[in-house]
Amino acid sequence: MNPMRREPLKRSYRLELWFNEIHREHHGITVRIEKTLFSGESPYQRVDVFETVPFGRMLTLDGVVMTTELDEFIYHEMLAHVPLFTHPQPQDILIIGGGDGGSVREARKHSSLRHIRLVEIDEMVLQASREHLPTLSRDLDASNVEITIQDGIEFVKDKGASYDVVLIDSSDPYGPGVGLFEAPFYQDVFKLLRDDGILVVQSESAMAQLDLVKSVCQKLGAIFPIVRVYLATVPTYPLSLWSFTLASKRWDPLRDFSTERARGSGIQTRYYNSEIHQSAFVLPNFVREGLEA
Ligand code: SPD
Repeated sequence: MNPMRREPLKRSYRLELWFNEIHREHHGITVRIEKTLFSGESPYQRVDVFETVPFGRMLTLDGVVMTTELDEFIYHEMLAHVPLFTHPQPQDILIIGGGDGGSVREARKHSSLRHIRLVEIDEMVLQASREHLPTLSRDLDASNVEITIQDGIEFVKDKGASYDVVLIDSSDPYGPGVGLFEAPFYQDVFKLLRDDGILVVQSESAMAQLDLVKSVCQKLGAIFPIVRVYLATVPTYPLSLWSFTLASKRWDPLRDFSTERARGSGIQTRYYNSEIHQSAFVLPNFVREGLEA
């Protein structure tokens, strides 16, 4: 045998699909995709549902993580239960966005609610979630839930005061979500809230976009007498430290919060509890200073 002749190299190839969301050009989140369960192009955005090992099923819109089975409960419980346990007797709630159903599922745990209206701009998000995210979407077709397919910005225009709580469960302030972070929209929401109504908006990453959190607070502060930011860690969102901004006509989420009511409600949650409710409003110095600056 010619000693100069090399044996052909035996290699085994494994083709892998990886999802990579880049945040602000320099950092991001990466996860290996086991399977693509849904892919579609709606009039508004690209909608995907992926199966992953570490995050479970994951919904992305235009390549941005919206929700994952791993940590969705943190986000949806904090969005829904903080206002619903601040208002003493919420009966009618409006959820704008939230087509995956996670916020509806949490709201339905409150027996005082007689009507839940979900306004989602993109029917494809509902379809993908109904088919592939049953743990989130399971209550979308409940009898006290009414779904309207419409742009939330249009829906809130020229309506009488008819809601106790409004949740803005939106995507980021790009594309179809941009107007949901603007003052004219907040003005319209103020008008459709009753005299003691409460609004909560998901207000993005306190670590990556503190300027944006501040601008949301300022816009709401010019309209509502009570505005407070609270935080939760959502590992699959940019830099994890997620903010919510609560704007209220009368009830203060700390002063008017009843620990006894929350503890005695019998509502089952994995993240939210009465201590978390109160501590979530305690802001780290850099957030406090960034919002005051
Ligand atoms: N960067 C992604 C932020 C998404 C926040 N809203 C998600 C909606 C889930 N119901």
